[in-house]
Amino acid sequence: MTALHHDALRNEALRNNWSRNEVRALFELPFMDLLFRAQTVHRANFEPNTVQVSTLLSIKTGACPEDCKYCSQSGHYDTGLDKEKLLAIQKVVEEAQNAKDKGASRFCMGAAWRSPREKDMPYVLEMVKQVKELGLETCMTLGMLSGEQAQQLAEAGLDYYNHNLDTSPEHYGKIITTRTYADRLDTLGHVREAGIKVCCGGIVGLGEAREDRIGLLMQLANLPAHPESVPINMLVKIEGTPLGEVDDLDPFEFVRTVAIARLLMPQSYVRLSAGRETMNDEMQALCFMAGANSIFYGEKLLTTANPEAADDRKLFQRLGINTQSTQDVSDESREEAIAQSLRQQQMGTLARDAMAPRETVN
Ligand code: SAM
Ligand code: DTB
Ligand code: SF4
Repeated sequence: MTALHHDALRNEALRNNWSRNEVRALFELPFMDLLFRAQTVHRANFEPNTVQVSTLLSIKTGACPEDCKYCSQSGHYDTGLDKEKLLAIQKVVEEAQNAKDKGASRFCMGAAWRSPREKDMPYVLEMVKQVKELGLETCMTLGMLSGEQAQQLAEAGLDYYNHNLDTSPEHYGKIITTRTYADRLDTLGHVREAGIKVCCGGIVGLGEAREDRIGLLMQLANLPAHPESVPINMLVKIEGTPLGEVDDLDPFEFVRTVAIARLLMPQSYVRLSAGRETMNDEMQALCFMAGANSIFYGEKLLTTANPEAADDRKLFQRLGINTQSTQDVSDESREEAIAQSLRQQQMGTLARDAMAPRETVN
């Protein structure tokens, strides 16, 4: 593909007016056609063999007042989880340093809160500052935020805030009753307004219909601005929760969801998130082919297992995948790669001109 074609695809307008029929039509494409399209759009927007890696840490675990039917940490279900109070700042910084030493570029701190209490804020703000000083990008997911809390986090230097829509508005009431879809959209608005990058995605495999996966992706892609990061989680079934024994989702339907997230939000990082522990290497490779370019890296998600870091490194090596150091560097290098191929094209024209017989040059 020439640099100009590349640029044309890359600059194809970012849309936030996707219709249900359009998104449904993408789901109905033959699998290979969908993957080819997603990979083409992916290549026009990103380094094709580069994956961003984030490491998660649960900074406050369990006893959550919310009733999310998938979650090990909800106080509404008996999941046998060991609860833990807010971790000491020093402990969080040590874990962040470990994550950095293992190659993570972003450290994501999650708390099982409905929303942070005022007395928690000084601690989380300090965590952001100290983790950032290690040279890591910072991300937090603490539940609902007020405008003021988002502003405080922004001032502390928080790079990303994760707050998922989880599922379609239509299915939402079957999964969570203690906070509304509108509450979530309000928090996302506060985060955006404060200038923090948005990490927002959802879960599939909750027993939802395809129409709900369509509805979730439409909501994400039709936000006023696309989230910079879009985690697509496959449900990790937790014993003791109402969704502990739900039927498995067809793995190809999961790959389709990733591919369509890539097509609808071409410049967002699409993260192959929870659920990798039950995916084989081939399935993960298909997700990368579909345009996933970020993962959670490290043995643990928040409370459940994730693949061993060494296994992920081996997989990346087998697939020729590089990890990205920080997103800012990559944004620059993406710009540079495009500028370079334009320069090369220009040089090619000059070289052809230079080699042409004299009379045709004049
Ligand atoms: N308590 C905060 C909140 O919900 O806003 C932050 C942490 S919460 C665990 C972050 C997200 O992780 C959820 O919104 C959900 O999308 C995902 N998640 C939680 N439990 C999961 C599970 N068992 N399987 C897959 N994804 C899960
Ligand atoms: C997201 O979308 N997935 C992560 C992160 N954001 C916070 C959490 C996954 C949690 C999986 C279940 C667990 O380990 O408790
Ligand atoms: Fe609490 Fe978040 Fe789990 Fe919901 S997903 S129960 S809000 S920790």
